[in-house]
Amino acid sequence: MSGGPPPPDALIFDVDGTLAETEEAHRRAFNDAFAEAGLGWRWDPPLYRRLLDVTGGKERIRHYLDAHGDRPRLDDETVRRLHARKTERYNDLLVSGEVALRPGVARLIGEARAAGVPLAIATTTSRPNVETLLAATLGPQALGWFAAVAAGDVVPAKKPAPDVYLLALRELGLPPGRCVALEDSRNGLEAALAAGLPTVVTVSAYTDDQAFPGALSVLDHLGEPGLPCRALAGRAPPGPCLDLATLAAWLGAVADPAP
Ligand code: XBP
Ligand code: MG
Repeated sequence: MSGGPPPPDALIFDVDGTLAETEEAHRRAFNDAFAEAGLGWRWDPPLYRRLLDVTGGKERIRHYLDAHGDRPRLDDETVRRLHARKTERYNDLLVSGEVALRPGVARLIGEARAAGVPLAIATTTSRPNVETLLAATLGPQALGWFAAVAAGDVVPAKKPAPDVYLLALRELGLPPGRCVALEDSRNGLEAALAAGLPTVVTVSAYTDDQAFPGALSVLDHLGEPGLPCRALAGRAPPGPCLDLATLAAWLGAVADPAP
């Protein structure tokens, strides 16, 4: 990327819905854990779409129980154990190869690595889920490519609070203004923007009915040379892919808007 505007200081990736379409596997894992515990309920896709407004699996279970007064009261330890079993089932699904990276994710990660642009993760999901997804899709060494991995319960407030992005920025030792967050959900976009991060959204299967005000760009995916991305709102990449050169140009324009 010689000569043009400098690349981003770092790319900070959300996980669920951004790296991969993982929420169907999460939903199946929740339902498997509920069935094993004999709880008698299951989350179908329309209900799960609504429940995804609450980030964090344990918080989502508690929200569901509170919203359905006819459900048994489960104490925190029971919810924790139920969620731990769900995480085990989810990791089984990841290891079985059920989940692939979304278009352009491996390409953009490779571009960043080749250009020396630091990578980070900022996610609401539990840490084991991140490690297993990266290993299952990019290989056992992939976790080491990320200079910071901020995941799950390491912060007191989950998305849309900015905490997990602020933690990733602290671990990177970078200010937000020339980093880029990549997200799939309104909650994630709000968290990233609240942390001061320019943000690109790639809409996912469970967020295709959401609005993304404030995003640099809203795309159907990150694009591959043979699978061009499409801008749904905001800036459109000049080529078939969202690449480092495009992000560099957008950051330059945001930092130094034309007179
Ligand atoms: C998405 C979430 C997570 C997952 C489930 O995280 O909100 O709660 O739905 O994972 P993100 P857990 O988009 O920030 O990656 O059950 O481990 O929370
Ligand atoms: Mg997400």
